[in-house]
Amino acid sequence: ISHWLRNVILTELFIPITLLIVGIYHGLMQTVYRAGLIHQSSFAGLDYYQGLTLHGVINALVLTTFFAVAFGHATIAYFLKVEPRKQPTKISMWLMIVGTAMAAWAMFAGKADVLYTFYPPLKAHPLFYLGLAVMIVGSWIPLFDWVGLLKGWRTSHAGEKVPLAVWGTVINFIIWFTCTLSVAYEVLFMLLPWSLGWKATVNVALARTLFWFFGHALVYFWLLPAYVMYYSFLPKLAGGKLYSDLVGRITFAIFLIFSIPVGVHHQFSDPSIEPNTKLTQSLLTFGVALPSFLTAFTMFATLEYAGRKNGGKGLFGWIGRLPFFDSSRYLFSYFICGLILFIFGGFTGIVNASYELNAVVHNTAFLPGHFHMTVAGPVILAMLGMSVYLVSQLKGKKVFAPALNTIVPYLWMIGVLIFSAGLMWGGLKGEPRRTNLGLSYLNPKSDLFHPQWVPDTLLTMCGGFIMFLAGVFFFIVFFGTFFRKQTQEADQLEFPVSEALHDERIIPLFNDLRPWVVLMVLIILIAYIPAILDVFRFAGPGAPPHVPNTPIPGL
Ligand code: HAS
Ligand code: HEM
Repeated sequence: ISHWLRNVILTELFIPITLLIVGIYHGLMQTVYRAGLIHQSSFAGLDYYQGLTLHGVINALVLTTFFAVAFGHATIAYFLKVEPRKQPTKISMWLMIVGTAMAAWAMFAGKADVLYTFYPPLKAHPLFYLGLAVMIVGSWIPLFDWVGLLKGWRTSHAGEKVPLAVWGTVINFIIWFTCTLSVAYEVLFMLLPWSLGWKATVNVALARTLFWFFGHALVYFWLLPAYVMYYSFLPKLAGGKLYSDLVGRITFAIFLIFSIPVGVHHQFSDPSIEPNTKLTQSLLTFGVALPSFLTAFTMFATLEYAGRKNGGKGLFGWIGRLPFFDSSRYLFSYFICGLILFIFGGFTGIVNASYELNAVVHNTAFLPGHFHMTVAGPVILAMLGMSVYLVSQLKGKKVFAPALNTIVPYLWMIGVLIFSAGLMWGGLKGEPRRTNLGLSYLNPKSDLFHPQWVPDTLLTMCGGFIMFLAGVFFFIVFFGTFFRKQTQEADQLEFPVSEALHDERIIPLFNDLRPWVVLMVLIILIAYIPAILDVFRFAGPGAPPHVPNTPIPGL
């Protein structure tokens, strides 16, 4: 690929992975505070909530967005054999970098301790909001280029199926563009003027609803690049073929229609939305779990086919024939560990989505237990593995410490399983999330001391330490590869593309995105018009004043 495009991709990987060092450090520190080893509100000059904001924003917003754009460029360029336009691609990259720098300044300066959900009445410095908006606008630009390229490709390849990876990538960015419209509105027209002092207050319930219109689709924006890799590369890496190409297309199409109209499942406890709306979106949430069930069955079938082709016999013998520890196929290790974690991440998601059960787990430590087995599971592992892969190919360098690279995902997976088990155990005993437990509940000197939370917070900390160690090993591999001597030809891009075992004939509905986009808009309107009407009807008095040093708004 062109040298300039390779530089864009490498920059979009290098910056967020460097920031991830800060993100992961804060992850470890949170487990240490929560286990009651630190009884202070800050450590090394950084406050708990400042650290938690840096952790959520860097890991979950910045890294994921940069990666999705970088990997999107690589996927489009590779599969369509055409490249995006230079100028818009560079503008997009610079907007993302400048936006991130603005938000990072506000967070490091302690002027944006608002967590990655930035709910009012928590208030941040205007540059935090502006920075996030600029980063998001930067990430929109590639979609328009890619859609143009896809149109051109379809004309010159009439009668051919759109490559599955391109189908998934474009769908992902349509979801992203649509869902970010609401958060762009929230940030630019509500929070920014409020933070600048131009508006006295904001409609808190509306702000939260606009956030979650974006917020749950966001998690699928994180997940879909991993799914593109599972469907397109995993079968070949395993030594077999994708069980069914059509199932892959159906999977991505269902994500397109159901990813957005489910955001209210984050607001089951929100008094400003009526139960009917909540129930509708609870049911739609089961719809969005469907493509992951399809993926689970397809991946099992795919892996079984590969294992048997590799010589595996018997009911389970094929499992042992998969290339778990083959350092030349390290991507397989990153993918399989992510899939194993997602079995637990998915099931806990179903628990959360079940309207009544949600009351048991909402705002408890069960939640970070759930989402570290999703976003810090399949998502981050696919992103980390692919980042090493892209750097090694585009810079023409061999992977540094290949054996270490192959064990990183296993160590991470073990860490996450222990960490999340601790959090879920605690959560089911009522332990809250987003709380510096070391100050009160896990401080024996406090009247609020909860000794029953000691074992689970210690377990969480052990898991967190293993994850941190895996993170350190990953940085050694990534930066070691990035900065070592070049030994192969650079600017190369080759993916391990899989064939399909059942390569069904072209079905026009699964080769054209337009009907799906129309359906998406319709379902969103049906699900969200009542929710928006509710939040205006039950708006409440607006945000109370934000006083950073007290946990109770308005005091
Ligand atoms: Fe979630 C809250 C429901 C998926 C992330 N979720 C969160 C939050 C985050 C998050 C970050 O309904 C917290 C937000 C906050 O800060 O408040 N989630 C779901 C449901 C799913 C789901 C139903 N979540 C995700 C994914 C995420 C993510 C994916 C990130 C990438 N989630 C909720 C709900 C809440 C929530 C409620 C709000 C709770 C509250 O009260 O606040 C589904 O999409 C899950 C479907 C998944 C499956 C699993 C399929 C399994 C597969 C693996 C197969 C394995 C193989 C391996 C083949 C059905 C595909 C074989 C191995 C061999 C060795 C052979
Ligand atoms: C929150 C630990 C890596 C995403 C948390 C919390 C802990 C934690 C303990 C909960 C804090 C609280 O609720 O008070 C860790 C450790 C990690 C790690 C030890 C690895 C060493 C990651 C990664 C991601 C991630 C890789 C995403 C890619 C999040 C998010 C939150 C969170 C989105 C929620 C923040 C909030 O509530 O505002 N993490 N984490 N974490 N983590 Fe991690």
